[in-house]
Amino acid sequence: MKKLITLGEFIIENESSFPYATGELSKLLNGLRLAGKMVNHEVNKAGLVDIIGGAGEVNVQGESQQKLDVFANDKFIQAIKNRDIACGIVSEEVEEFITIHGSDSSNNGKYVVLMDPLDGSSNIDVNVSVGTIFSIFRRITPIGTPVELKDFLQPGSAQVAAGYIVYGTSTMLVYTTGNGVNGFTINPALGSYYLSHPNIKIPESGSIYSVNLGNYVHFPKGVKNYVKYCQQEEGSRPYSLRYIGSMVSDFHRNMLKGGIYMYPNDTKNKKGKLRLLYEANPIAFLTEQANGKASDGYNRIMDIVPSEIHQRIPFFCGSTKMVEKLESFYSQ
Ligand code: P6P
Repeated sequence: MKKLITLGEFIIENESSFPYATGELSKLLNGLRLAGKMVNHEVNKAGLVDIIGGAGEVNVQGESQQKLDVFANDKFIQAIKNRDIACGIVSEEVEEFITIHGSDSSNNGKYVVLMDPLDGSSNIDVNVSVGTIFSIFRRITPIGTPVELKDFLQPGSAQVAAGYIVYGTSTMLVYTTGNGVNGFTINPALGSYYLSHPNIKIPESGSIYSVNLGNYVHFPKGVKNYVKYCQQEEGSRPYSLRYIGSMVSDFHRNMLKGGIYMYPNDTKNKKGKLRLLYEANPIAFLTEQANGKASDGYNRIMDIVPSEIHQRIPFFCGSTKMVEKLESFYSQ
């Protein structure tokens, strides 16, 4: 019988391996853990109460906000603010970065948090999995001074932690602090997260590709040729096409089974759809920590220096050999 270890125990046991191990990153992770439980509770009952459906507002991306988007955004912001550990937040749901003032209105937080509070929220009212994605950096401006835009515009390689919560058939929190990737599943009877997927590694190759083929006609030539390669009959091909329309779920499956997730740029979205800071970067950190690869077709995602907080990026991630094969078609 495997020893059951909770997320809280795991964080404490591994605290010494965190960069700048002062317990603050642990507190931040515990805050995200708690907010995840609250959102999980609402997502699970969304079909029963009047909390699904548009909140009537539109977010900075021009997408209609689902009420759960608003709820999730509020809960995560509250959880992060309450711990006096972070000095600022970027959220997909908020146009400008959020400055957090400490109890004495100074800005002593050492970290900034960037997040997509509820990715894939258009799936909520059809009962498809959705997810929260988060990325954590140390600030680069002096502690005690107001947080600045440059604290958020660091390359993904500077992340100190990243993770997601997938609200699926079971709810899981998967995260890394740069020492591998571990997955924790909520036991609904107890409301605690238990270590269920220790030391996750992406198979070097796989036979699943995840992409919205509805955009095929708008794809760059290299992506069209890679899709045709996936569909050819040779060896382990044709591959299976699996696309949920919720990146956290598609990525989670591909990470466990092997596969590639693709959201290319196209003639409609010149920079692609996914956002670099709070979707591509955290997933790229997890991907590399699990021995996979994450690219914009040409460059390592985590080498890209951001220029604005909501910037979009073409995104390919998953099994190393599959991403390398995609890149070879891109460069033709
Ligand atoms: P499309 C959800 O809105 C999201 O950001 C990802 O989670 C998902 O993979 C993608 O967009 C779905 O976009 O254009 O295929 O519906």
